[in-house]
Amino acid sequence: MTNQLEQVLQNIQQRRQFVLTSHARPDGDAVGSVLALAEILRAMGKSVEVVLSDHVPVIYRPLPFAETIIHASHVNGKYEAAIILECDSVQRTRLQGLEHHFLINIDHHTSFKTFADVNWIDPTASATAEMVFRLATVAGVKITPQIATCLYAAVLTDTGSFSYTTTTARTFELAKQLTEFGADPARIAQSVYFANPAAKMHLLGAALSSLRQEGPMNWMVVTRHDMERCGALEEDCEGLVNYALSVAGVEVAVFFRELPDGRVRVSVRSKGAVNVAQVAQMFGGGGHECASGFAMDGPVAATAERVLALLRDRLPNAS
Ligand SMILES: [Mn+2]
Repeated sequence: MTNQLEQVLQNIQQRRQFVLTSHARPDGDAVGSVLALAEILRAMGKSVEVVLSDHVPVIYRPLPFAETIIHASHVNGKYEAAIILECDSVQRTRLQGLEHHFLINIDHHTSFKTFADVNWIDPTASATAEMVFRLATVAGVKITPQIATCLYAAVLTDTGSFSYTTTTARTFELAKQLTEFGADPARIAQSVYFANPAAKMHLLGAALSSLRQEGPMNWMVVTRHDMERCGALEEDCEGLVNYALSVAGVEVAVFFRELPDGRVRVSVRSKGAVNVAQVAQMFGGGGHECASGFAMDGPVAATAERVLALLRDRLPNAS
């Protein structure tokens, strides 16, 4: 692990111009980690641009430097290296033009795909942000309150508010240090959890009224019609699956969403009994043991049947 970090650091030190990116439909870890790493590299005297293929979700726009993120579908080759965070493939970035660059991969997912020229993968990290923090420490870069804020928001959201199995004493040690470096836990929680667009709450209503349970398995469906009726954006679907998982006795929850092109976006969450990263990989997706996602061809009823059948087999007390 240490060797991989040193190799990443060495390759950063040898270069000056970087492009940083993360996955499409960025979450808190994606946005927080790229923003923090960009500042860390700038403190090391590097020139950095952050490019994401999708817009930054509204709840993450108050993060420091979020306004510097470039929204584009391709990168132009004036960089000496591209650093890809939180991705298990170049394709996950949905950015064109990265493949011509020297690629550095920093990720904490369990799929262990060493797709880049230099790969640092640590599945024991609670968030990619934890790895970014370690990089800054080893590089001797001072953590400013702004960097601490970005990293804290990433860890807070990627651990499900310190509730997933990846949460360890190390996670709290990190949160403690970030707080000491100037992150404000209450203010960050306010902007992430208490600043929802009204449309998201209406969409939650639609999702909850579709809730179905079968033993330890719960699922919800959101149709294109639901999205239109609620005036909801794609990012408003983020986290809705957790309401299905929050029911007593439920071990695994699935959220199905009809996409504009007729495909179906599937989010799967587990309380630990089922490794949902493995399930996602079978359908060409990825994620963590307790949180994963992928897209499949519709229609939604057929998609649901395939996914639910697979999960049914994997649940320990399948009824
Ligand atoms: Mn993450």
